[in-house]
Amino acid sequence: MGATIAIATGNRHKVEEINNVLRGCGYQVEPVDAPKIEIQSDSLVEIALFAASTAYSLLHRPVIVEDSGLFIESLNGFPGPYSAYVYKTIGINGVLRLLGSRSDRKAYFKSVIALAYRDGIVVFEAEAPGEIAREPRGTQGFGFDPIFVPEGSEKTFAEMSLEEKNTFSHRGKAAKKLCTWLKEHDIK
Ligand code: ITT
Repeated sequence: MGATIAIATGNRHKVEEINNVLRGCGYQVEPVDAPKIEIQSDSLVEIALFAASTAYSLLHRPVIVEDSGLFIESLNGFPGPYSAYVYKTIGINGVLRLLGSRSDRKAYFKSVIALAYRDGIVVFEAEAPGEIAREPRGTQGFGFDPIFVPEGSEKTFAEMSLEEKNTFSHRGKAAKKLCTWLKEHDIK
């Protein structure tokens, strides 16, 4: 087992997905009892930076937070930074209803990972382009996975194993960037 970095999150799926990538560079993340304090903002980067810096000032050890969202192009990027709230309120079926029979179903997921450590905060961003399916398919993953089909696949994220999802996903790609950075830096 390699070095462990704290992660402030209430979402165990994020932990599993990030760990699946970090294993490859000798690290793992471990959920800690620090709150992910979320400001309201249209920018995932601002949300992640604030949450990482407050978590670091409570923990005094390297800590990451991940903030993500689903951006639907024909809805001008909705629900974006409000994805967790929209998932909890109108859910997958509510989003499908908003899209109706529209043929433009382009969307992307975005992930921002912020790592706060002694020398400051670094941010890793990645997107996964794709489309919103016409009906939910699959049982794996979480959130909007049953209705998101990434570019280059016919399957929804919820029809993929965690490993396969990571090869296409915003979070998998952001975690790979973090992995590359960790290989080149000594964090305290
Ligand atoms: P923490 O804030 O505690 O980390 P969370 O689930 O609330 O967990 P976010 O605030 O970053 O996380 O909200 C992101 C939401 O966007 C999430 O709840 C899902 O609804 C959606 N989402 C993000 N990435 C996703 C993915 O890989 N698959 C499906 N839905 C995703």
